[in-house]
Amino acid sequence: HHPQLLYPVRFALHPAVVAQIELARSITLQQLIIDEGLVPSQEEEQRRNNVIRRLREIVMKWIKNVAYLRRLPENHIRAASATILTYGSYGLGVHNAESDIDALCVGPWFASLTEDFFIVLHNMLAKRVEVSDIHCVKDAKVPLMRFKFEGISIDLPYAQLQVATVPENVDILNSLFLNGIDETSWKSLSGVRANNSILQLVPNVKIFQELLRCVKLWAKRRGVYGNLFGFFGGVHLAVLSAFICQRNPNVRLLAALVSIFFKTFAFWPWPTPVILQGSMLPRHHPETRSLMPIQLPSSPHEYCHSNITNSTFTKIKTEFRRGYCLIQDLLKPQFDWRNLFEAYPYSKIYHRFLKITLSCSKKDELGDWVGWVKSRFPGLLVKLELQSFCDPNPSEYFDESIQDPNVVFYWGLAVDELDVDLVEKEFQKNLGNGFKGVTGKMTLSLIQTV
Ligand code: 3AT
Ligand code: MN
Ligand code: MN
Repeated sequence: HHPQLLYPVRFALHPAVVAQIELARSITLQQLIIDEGLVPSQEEEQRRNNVIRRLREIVMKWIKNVAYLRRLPENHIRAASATILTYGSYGLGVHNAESDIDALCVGPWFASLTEDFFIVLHNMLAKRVEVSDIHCVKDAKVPLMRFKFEGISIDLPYAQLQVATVPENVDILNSLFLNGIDETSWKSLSGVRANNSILQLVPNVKIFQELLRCVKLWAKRRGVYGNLFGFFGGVHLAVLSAFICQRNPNVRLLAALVSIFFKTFAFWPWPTPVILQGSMLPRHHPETRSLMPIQLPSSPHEYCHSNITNSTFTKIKTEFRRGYCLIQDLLKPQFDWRNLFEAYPYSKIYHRFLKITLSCSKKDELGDWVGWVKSRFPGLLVKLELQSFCDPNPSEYFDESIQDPNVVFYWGLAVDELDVDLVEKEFQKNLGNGFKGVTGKMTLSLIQTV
């Protein structure tokens, strides 16, 4: 860490002075993160702990029930257990009040995904007063149930282990538990595995969490967060942040780490992959066509799946460089972190937006319809790109002017040039008739702003 190279100043400052300013900047940054409401309060933590405890109780009841339905011998029923492991931002300890809880349900050999999880457990959950908006996402890479538990969004995938008893804090890095598990369960475990490895590989968990919180706020504000839209997902930013922490184990000041983060990635020679040290190394690097390959630390043959396109790649690089330019002024008296986190001014920068409106004749099917269209988004973006540079705004807008509760939800996609009719045809082709059960409507319109 060479401050002179990080913050070019006309007169060389004494390293102690630089460190002092970095310390002051770190304190204001930590305060900004708190002021933004990104650090959950004691009560919110309590609430989440409670939710997880109760989910554990529910899956425990469920597994006894399934064992009974399967007519297992009584001692097997007594020994039967299932548990909940958290991953995602909650598992990494970088969640805020708005984050969902990513909770993996881990069950024993006799509890199947298609029946026991998606039917029996689903019905048990649906009956509870705390649970609302429950739906199954069966055809995703990682199939899961999605619902709200006392208002907190929960993502609940399932992994089936070939054991009879699943300890509450089952160590899923232990091969004892992984014998003979199926492909889908293996994929479902990947989020927990990635989190566990990241937390093991960083030299200091607390500073890593602080850095990641800052990086996520930056990415959200600048419109480069959202895997479905071709930007970073939480796991990508976690690996990038962990990478910076690993390479700078002696840098303990948040401001310095943030600076190094931007400097490193403003000049990163993509497509050179970002790989954490100590991750299991493959003998050959797996082939990837990704423009920004970031390796999943727990699976040497896998990159974090990303949907980055040429357009979003360009945008991300621009934002890294913008961050780097801004932090160069860190030592100057007028430096203000708020510039780094300034919201991306879409309507100032672009004048043509593609508006996507989704509607459904039954209100309770709108969620499924939106989920389905969203899951097709990466494919749709690639098609759009053939026609025009496209900067998808990952925030969702609810159109206040539309009163119909069965309608709407839209994203503004900034586009240069576009033939809407052609795009509409492509979109319809992509959506196809593949979606069972729910038929919604999608309308595209081009908005021109002045
Ligand atoms: P939020 O705070 O919820 O926005 P998150 O990191 O928890 O951030 P998600 O809830 O969307 O993000 O995802 C939860 C986990 O699912 C993170 C990761 O372990 C897994 N996951 C999601 N997207 C990918 C991906 N593209 N590649 C690999 N793993 C992924
Ligand atoms: Mn999450
Ligand atoms: Mn999630």
